[in-house]
Amino acid sequence: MDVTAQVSEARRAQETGPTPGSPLIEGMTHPAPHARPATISVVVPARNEEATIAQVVERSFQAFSDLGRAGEVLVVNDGSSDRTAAILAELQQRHDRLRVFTQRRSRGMTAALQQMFSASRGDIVILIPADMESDPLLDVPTLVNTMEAQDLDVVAGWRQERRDNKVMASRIYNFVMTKIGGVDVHDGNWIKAMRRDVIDSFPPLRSDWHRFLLMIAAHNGFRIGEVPTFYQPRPAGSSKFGWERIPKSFLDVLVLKFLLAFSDAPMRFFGGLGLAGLIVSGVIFAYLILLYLVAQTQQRPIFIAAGILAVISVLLILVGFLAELIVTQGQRIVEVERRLDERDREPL
Ligand SMILES: Nc1nc2c(ncn2[C@@H]2O[C@H](COP(=O)(O)OP(=O)(O)O)[C@@H](O)[C@H]2O)c(=O)[nH]1
Ligand SMILES: [Mg+2]
Repeated sequence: MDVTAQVSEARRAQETGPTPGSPLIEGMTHPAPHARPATISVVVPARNEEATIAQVVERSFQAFSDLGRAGEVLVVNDGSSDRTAAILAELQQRHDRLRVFTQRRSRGMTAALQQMFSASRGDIVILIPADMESDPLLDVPTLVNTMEAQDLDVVAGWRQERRDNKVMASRIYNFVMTKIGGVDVHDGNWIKAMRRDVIDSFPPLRSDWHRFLLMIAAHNGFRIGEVPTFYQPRPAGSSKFGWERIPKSFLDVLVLKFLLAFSDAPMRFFGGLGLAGLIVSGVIFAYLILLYLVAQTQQRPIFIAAGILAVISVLLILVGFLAELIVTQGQRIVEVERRLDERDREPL
């Protein structure tokens, strides 16, 4: 059975409900994953990439047909001032599964990815740059095959013979990623393939968090692997990132680490600090009482300090309660959004 026949078969099963003996569970919006080959969404952030964007799109579709999979390509054209928009419009006439989102003003990589992640419909979502440093014709099959052969949730590409001028910056980045993020891959800031579950588990992405997708996935317990991929220097156009990304990334990594560790259970952080403060002030009070009983003296400055510490500690614990409430609400909103997305998402 070819792919389109399989997909329409799956659709029919969805519309008419499970046939007797079929494994479809009530309430499940997709047919069981093994019922058909996984579909693919390639997501491409693009800003001023007129020289290469057409090739990236064409070669992605070519990769889908080589693999015999249904697939779509999503592009965020982020405030490009060159011919990128015109080229994409022209490509859309030939490919009805090319979906273009145009931002008049550049809103950055993370916003672009967030938008494409929620709009994408494939079972596997693959991140590819628009500058042909990665060749989708080779890399899409490599990532998909590795993911399926090794049963991974995330596969990161590993640039071989990399020759751009950012090797040093990347080294620092990967070091931080491995040490703080607990992600054991060589090239964390390159192309990657992620299963739909991984995408759905991401918190709303802010700032420059596109750099830390692997770290978030690792935190959420997904299996991450890597595969070497060819690298070719950007054939045209110019890089949009420079050295300024290093200090920015470093701050982001700290914020993210904090959020990942405590946003699920803020009480552990605030309550923990509060409890520690209470214990310290309790010990001081005990000492003061002892002093009063034994030596009949008082220590006013220490008394005041311990009192303030006790008040602050109680406030910290209260903040912990409030944070728990906020997080609970936030999680409910995320859950509702996820369900809405899932309901509205048509299978590819
Ligand atoms: N949507 C969007 N894409 C961007 C932005 N900046 C860069 N890109 C794209 O992200 C990809 C990688 O950017 P590039 O400048 O090649 O970074 P480098 O390879 O790290 O030097 C390319 O496809 C760019 O077109 C942006 O602000 N918004
Ligand atoms: Mg590049």
